[in-house]
Amino acid sequence: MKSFMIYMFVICSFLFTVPPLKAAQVSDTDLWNYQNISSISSSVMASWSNVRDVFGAALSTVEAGRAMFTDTQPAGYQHWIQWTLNAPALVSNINLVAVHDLGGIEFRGMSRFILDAYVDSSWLTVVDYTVVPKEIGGKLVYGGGPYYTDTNRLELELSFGELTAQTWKAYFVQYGNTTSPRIMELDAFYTPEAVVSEPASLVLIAIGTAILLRKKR
Ligand SMILES: [Ca+2]
Repeated sequence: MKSFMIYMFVICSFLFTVPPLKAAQVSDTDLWNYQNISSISSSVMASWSNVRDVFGAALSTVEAGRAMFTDTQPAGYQHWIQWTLNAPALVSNINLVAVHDLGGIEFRGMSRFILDAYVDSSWLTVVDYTVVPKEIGGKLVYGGGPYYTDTNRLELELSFGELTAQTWKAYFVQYGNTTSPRIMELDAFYTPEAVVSEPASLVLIAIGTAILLRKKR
């Protein structure tokens, strides 16, 4: 039991000393920036928004650089964007940054983010992320991230291994009943080190090893 406790201490130390899950600042040079996109379509956008602002452009007439969908849909509606790149690209991780109004997540917030890739003539879901709001100051909020720390910001960096695709589709599920999600940026990268040494994976491996050791005793 003593060696097991020492082992758990080492693992707990690791848990609290690893850097936060990878995150990145919004990029204008990533694989999905608008210069690399040949065609793009979406569900109805707000009249003042341009969907290309999700991919590094600044064409929206209100809040340039951010994009919003139509405000005519109820909570749970899946707004979507589909885009085709100039050429297939190898992707290992994506970075999504979104921002809701200061009043809380029900105003321009999302409850879920889904990312599909078109591979071998069918759609493959590579990300299905449910937002878990935090309660801060009496409001439900995204909670902020390492680079975008305001509590109304969502900063979501996810690695999903290596995948080559030319056409992608993202779904943004509306949280509240009155306003659509506001998207700041969706970036994609190929980062080999993220594929092989994701800190969360290492933590899971360490915990798994500990459980095995415990079972052997
Ligand atoms: Ca970008």
